Amino acid sequence: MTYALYYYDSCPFCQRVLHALPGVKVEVEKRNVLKNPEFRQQQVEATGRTQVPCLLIENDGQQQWMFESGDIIGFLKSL
Ligand SMILES: N[C@@H](CCC(=O)N[C@@H](CS)C(=O)NCC(=O)O)C(=O)O
Repeated sequence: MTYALYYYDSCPFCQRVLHALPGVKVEVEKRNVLKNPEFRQQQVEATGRTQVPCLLIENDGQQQWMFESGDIIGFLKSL
């Protein structure tokens, strides 16, 4: 299982998730969608949405995309 957070720095909801990351047990790759437009394109192609924060969960080639900072934090803390 791999985890990637799509975010940008000036988004307060992204900051909530970023601040929670040191307390979770899994590695989460940070993907800044403003610094790297390719990340934004991946997210839009897969979800049709530009909203961040967005967590990509990949398992054996299967992708799951999760929105909402509260849901993302709760999910990561449950792992
Ligand atoms: N309820 C959401 C709010 C997320 C949100 O409003 N994100 C803004 C940036 S701060 C955004 O992505 N706006 C652009 C869009 O929705 O496409 C959460 O808690 O994650």
